[in-house]
Amino acid sequence: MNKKDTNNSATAIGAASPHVFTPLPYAENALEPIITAKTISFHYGKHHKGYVDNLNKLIAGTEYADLSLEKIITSTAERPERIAIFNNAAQTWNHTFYWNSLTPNGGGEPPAALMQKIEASFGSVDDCKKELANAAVSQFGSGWAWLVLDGGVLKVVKTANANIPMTMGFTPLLTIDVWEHAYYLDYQNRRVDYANAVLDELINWEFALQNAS
Ligand code: MN3
Repeated sequence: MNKKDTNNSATAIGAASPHVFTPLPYAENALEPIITAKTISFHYGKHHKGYVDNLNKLIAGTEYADLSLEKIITSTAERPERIAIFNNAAQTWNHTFYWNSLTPNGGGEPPAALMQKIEASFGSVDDCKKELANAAVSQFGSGWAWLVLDGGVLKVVKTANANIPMTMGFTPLLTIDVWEHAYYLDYQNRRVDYANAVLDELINWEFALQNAS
């Protein structure tokens, strides 16, 4: 971390700009053996940080400089001339959301209130997990698999690159990053094994329930 970065993060808490490189909600090795500390150190420390740094550089001195992250995302979506700002803003948001979608003691049974919604929308937790794994595996190239709320109904959607359900009118409940940088060091080309391991061992149903409430 260089001197400029240190200054940025020291003054950034709570401010719209510069945007904050949010702390990981657990230690880098907390998701082992499903996701190794080596993967997290690159994914969080290099990729996620890169999006935040790029965003702050891109918006400095522009009309976006004082906007919240969400406002930047919604006001640059579908605007080809703003694609770089959109991509870095959305990836900043997506990564913070992804870290919170995982937890060291995740997987297992969702809390009762979420279980009810899952059974109403998918039939069973296993069917919901199958749809999420299928979305993760079938996303061609880089992207994200999401559990979202659409009106009162839960759905699984996938998005390409930086795209984000909030611009599609959905409320995101949890996500799985399926960019190769999320799993390649640990799983190489076996995206399906990564997706299933995350769903079985790490997925944070409590976080999904908070977002659904
Ligand atoms: Mn990523």
